[in-house]
Amino acid sequence: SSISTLATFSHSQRGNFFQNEPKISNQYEEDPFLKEQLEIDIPKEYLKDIEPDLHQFGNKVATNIYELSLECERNVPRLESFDAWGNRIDKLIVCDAWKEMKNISATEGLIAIPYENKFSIYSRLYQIAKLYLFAPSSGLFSCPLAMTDGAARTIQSIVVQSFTKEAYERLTTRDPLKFWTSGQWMTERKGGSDVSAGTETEAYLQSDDNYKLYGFKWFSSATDSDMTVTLARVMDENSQPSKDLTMFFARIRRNDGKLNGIEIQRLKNKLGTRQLPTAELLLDGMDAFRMSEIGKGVSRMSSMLNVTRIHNSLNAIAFMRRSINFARDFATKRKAFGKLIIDHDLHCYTLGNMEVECRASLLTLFYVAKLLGKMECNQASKEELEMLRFITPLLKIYTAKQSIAVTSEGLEAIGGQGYIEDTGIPNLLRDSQVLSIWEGTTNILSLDALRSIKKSQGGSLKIFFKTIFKTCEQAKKYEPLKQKSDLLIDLSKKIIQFVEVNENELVTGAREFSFGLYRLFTASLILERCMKTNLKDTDLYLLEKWFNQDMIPIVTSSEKDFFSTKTSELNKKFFMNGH
Ligand code: UCC
Ligand code: FAD
Repeated sequence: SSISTLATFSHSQRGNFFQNEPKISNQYEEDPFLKEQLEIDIPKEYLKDIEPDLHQFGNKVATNIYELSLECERNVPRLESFDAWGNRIDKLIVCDAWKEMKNISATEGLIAIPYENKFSIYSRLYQIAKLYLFAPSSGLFSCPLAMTDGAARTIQSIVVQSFTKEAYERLTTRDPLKFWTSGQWMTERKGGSDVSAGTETEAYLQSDDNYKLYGFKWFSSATDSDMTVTLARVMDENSQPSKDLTMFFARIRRNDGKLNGIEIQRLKNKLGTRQLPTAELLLDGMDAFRMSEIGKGVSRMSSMLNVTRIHNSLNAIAFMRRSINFARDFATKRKAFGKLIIDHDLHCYTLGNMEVECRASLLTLFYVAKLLGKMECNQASKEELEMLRFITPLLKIYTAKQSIAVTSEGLEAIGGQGYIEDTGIPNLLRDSQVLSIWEGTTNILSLDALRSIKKSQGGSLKIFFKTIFKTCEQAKKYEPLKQKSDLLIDLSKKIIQFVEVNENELVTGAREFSFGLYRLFTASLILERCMKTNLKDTDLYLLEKWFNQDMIPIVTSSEKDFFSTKTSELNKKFFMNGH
């Protein structure tokens, strides 16, 4: 026969080897660590009803919902500003898969669960576990859901008026025909961190609590939402703006379906979160209702932010989990140097390090979720409320940064294919990158942790260490945990001493300080888990690995003078380098 029919490669034969692609299966069943932790945290009488739901949903997020998310990534939103005749139409077009995500969110109760409160203080944890399964398959619909949850929580905490009553019912319903999502517009061109100084939007009183808003919102995620919560300066009779900001509620569209005094300037062209219609908006007489006392907007808005920041963290950890799940499956399919790559100890060690970050942070997320659940059922003590306030920004900043690192490693673990768009892997890294920016950057939330310490006059820090010491005292009784418990007590004392001596320098060191606190607290939760699982070998290994890092470099660094004013001056000279 001719050479062309014998050859392995020819125009009709592209070789015999095709790599089996990495796949995910039921995301609940694929996560024994999650299941075990739910068994620890939720009493059996509740878990028996919760578990079947997580099981069925774990399957959906690996199959049809996952397919929808890929569709959202392929079919990104677009804006038609004008019709053929030059009329301004501001038509925002989102794909059917994105719309379906909204229906799924309603029917699965992704917002409703904690508000229905069927499982007492565990309702919140149940919702967060379910959202954790959903997030990486949601096509970033998890973003509007975060804001929807924050809005529902905020409305719930204020005096109910007729407009907010309807909104609350719609935000928390399971009926897809009634379900609303919410936006959260804070950032303006002058600044998203320093919102108080950066907000130029003006609110003109019409009647009662009805206002018209004029301004420009620089970032609005999920512009297809039904309502929004936003900030503006109330104008007095002399058209002078108030010093402080006020919080407002507004519908996006009026009853006739037209935009409510809003022009969609353009959609942002973004590194990631491409599934999400993030826009710049001109508010040109938007009808809005006052939701806070005049000048108390930032403080009121913070209750919303504290919820959305927890969502940010759950997304971060969920992205890590998904990235690891892909990497694990691939490692059992891909061969190199004569064996499966999972059997190369170095590769398995690399994957193990990713797993450490994901498991450890899940413990802290669940700790926060339990506190939130208690707070919502009025069962949280004063100390627990302080802890919730204090740990939320620490959880947000640490998990966001780790999500970027872990999804990056996860991408590399798939090799060159990890970099290829239609494998569905790159978007995990791209989308993670935003998590440390929105809802407050790393620096801003490190400062927020300091704000919480200051506001409680040091109380939150005292309770924080008291909680750690309590766990360590219990853990010390177990021989395999004794050394780590002693070490944790020792490190905690070091940081307490550091705070006493360096109180004035904490601002420059806020980031390192916050990361250090997070590591210490998470260490105590791993100790707790070890006790609860009767010293399971893999949990002891997690403990060992977690301590195998420089826990509090801000204290242990040889550069003692690192954050002093003198060093700050040198640092500026060093960095600016004559510029
Ligand atoms: O990015 C955004 C949306 C993205 C999409 C949603 C994704 C969700 C996750 C989904 C994942 C897929 S929305 C924009 C987010 N923007 C921010 O987070 C702003 C970041 N900047 C800050 O957080 C700043 O620290 C500010 C704005 C709070 C600082 O403002 P001020 O005016 O300087 O703040 P003050 O004066 O320190 O605080 C004003 C009041 C005080 O209360 P009172 O008046 O009672 O003394 C503070 O104690 O607000 C209170 N406060 C808080 N209370 C401030 N922060 C908090 C807090 N975190 N908790 C409780
Ligand atoms: P700046 O405030 O200018 O900060 C720039 C840098 O300076 C940051 O690194 C910050 O950490 C640092 N910095 C600032 N102040 C200090 C300080 N005192 N000490 C130390 N460091 C400091 N906003 C909304 O309101 N609604 C939305 O729906 C929304 N969606 C978004 C979607 C996307 C995809 C993105 C990327 C952003 C979105 N944002 C949204 C905006 C986001 O919340 C802000 O970008 C963010 O809060 C930072 O504000 P900024 O961009 O003005 O940065």
